[in-house]
Amino acid sequence: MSFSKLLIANRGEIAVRIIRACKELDIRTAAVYSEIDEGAMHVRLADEAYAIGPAPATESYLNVEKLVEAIEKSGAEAVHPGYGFLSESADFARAVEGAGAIWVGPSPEAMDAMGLKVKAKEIARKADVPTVPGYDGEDESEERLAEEAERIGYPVLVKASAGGGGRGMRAVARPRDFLEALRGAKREALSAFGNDSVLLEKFVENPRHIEVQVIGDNHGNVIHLYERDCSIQRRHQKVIEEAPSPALDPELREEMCAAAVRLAQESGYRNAGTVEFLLEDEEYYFLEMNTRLQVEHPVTERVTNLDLVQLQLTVAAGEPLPVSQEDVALRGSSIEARVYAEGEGGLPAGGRLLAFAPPGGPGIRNDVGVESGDEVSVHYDPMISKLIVFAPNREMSVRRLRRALEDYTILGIPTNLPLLRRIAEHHAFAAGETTTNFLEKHRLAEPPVEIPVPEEAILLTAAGELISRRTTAEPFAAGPWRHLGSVRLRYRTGDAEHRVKAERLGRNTFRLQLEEGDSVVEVLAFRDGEMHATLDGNPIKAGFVLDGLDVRLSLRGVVYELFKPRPPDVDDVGPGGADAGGASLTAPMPGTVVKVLVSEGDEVEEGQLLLVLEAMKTEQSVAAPHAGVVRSLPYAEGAGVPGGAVLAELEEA
Ligand code: MV4
Repeated sequence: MSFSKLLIANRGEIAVRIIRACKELDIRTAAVYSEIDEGAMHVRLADEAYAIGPAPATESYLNVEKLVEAIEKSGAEAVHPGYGFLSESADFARAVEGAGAIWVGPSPEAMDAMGLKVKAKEIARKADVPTVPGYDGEDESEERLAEEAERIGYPVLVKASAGGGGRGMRAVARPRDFLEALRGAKREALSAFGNDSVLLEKFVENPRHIEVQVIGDNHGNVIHLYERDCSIQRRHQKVIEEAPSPALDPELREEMCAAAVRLAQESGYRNAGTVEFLLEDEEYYFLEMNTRLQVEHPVTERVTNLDLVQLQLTVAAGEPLPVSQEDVALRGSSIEARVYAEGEGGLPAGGRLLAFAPPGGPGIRNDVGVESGDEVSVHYDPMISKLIVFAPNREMSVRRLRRALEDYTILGIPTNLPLLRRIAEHHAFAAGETTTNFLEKHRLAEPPVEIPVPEEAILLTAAGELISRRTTAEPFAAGPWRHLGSVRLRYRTGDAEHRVKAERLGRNTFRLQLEEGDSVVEVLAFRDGEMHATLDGNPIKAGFVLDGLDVRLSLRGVVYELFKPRPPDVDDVGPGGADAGGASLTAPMPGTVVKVLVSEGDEVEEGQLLLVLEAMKTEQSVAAPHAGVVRSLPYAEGAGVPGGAVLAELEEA
């Protein structure tokens, strides 16, 4: 490689993904970070890191001046912009080249040309690539546009020439609505892009969104890496993408991919890019070209067995493409699900990740930019990770996606995992009926009215709580439970109240009695916010964290919050006054021990303060739940502790 240090002008999972590619190529990495990202994963993984300003992106990740400073300070010889932020800014590309570094992307001229819809369509027509019938002439008088709309035939779509992501776009069903829609689109375009130029297109009512990945080098070679189907989206935000598209037969595939290559060649394109098409029945139309690496590139990597970031770096270094078109084989099926930190309504959510445990196993890839304990900020894109599954065929890929989504634990922040599961489980998805109106058509965008809490969730909550609020590492070897007894636990979820009577049968085994009957739960292990147990002998896994007195549990991808009445409502019949709801000697979440007030061997009284834990930016006192002798204190002052760690062991006096 002709460069040895790369600056990554981005954050989150894509910065992490690029850093990892560089490590494999012996390229040093320079990260950049805003004030709130100082401890973020991409900063932790990079060889060096440069502060570029306050949290708001406009003052940091979008600040060209600060980024150029970081390029100069680091001595980076190349810059990868990732996606989003400045990835499609020709001005930033010029600034990078002005600073003497290589821009890992297309030429600024190609970016400029493709950023203008009219120009891009012109290039497409020259390359003999079908475009949607429409009008993009210079005469934008209302009379002329109305005439052209009649000629095109209704329904028509008014699009802002400078637009993207659906802004400045209006569909018009009939002539008498035309002028109002036109004026509305122009107003929106002016405020969003500072330019009110529009064009008209025939409105393709229920298309699929198919995009072809291309990549070119500086030696005139352009190849395609087949297509992705990205039709499932909510409000212009993609949710699920896959490769190959279930809608293409081999002939149509070859035709569309060849069209994409012609378009790239016509524009003198180099590096990675994506040619977007609308597909309806067997008709396809060029929509626009994205001059960057895309979020959904991993599905292409899986079905072609190529590393797109490595290819980008190779061609950016001036080397020829190491693969020819004939070398690129399409194999298997890959599906990506984007995980967003958002509530059911789709509103971005921030906060502390109490547990983050993506699924594993064969054919699973997780592109992730966070881990347990990280703070997710509402300042940036709400996408926190991507789950990519891969299997020999689409049917197995869908099954794998379903399984993997069930095994995904995220607690502390609401996510779209329930939406992803609804999509994956739907028969129309399994049938490959993916069109841009998929979510509305199947009413999947709205959450179900209210999910009742399943009995299993209550049982696992009770068992998890009984174990993790115990006072010693070997929970039931000592303490009040050595005399068999029973405790009653009570939880609230919404308006419902759940009562559990618990009886200890063995070390980590309980008979739990609900109104509906009783079950035996054995807790096998706790790790990374996940609880492994058997329920009446059947293995089951759940995400589990104690959040103060409350419990958050995720089961098969759905998160339940169970609240405990305060003060803890526990009536114990055993001697010693067990207090299953009282102070915990395990860390409810990752944190730091800020104070230790006792020493090993000390005799302590019930309620005596033992240590202070700082977690989620608040201090939590940890007190003795009963009188006894401090047997061990595994963590000293200042030590970081993982969630669930035993902070002290207390032997009954
Ligand atoms: C269209 C269209 C139907 N007909 N153009 C949406 C964002 C912008 N990039 C182009 N978009 C569309 N253009 C014509 N002539 C439908 C869409 C569209 C869409 C396209 C791709 C993926 C999702 C979409 C969701 C709604 C509308």
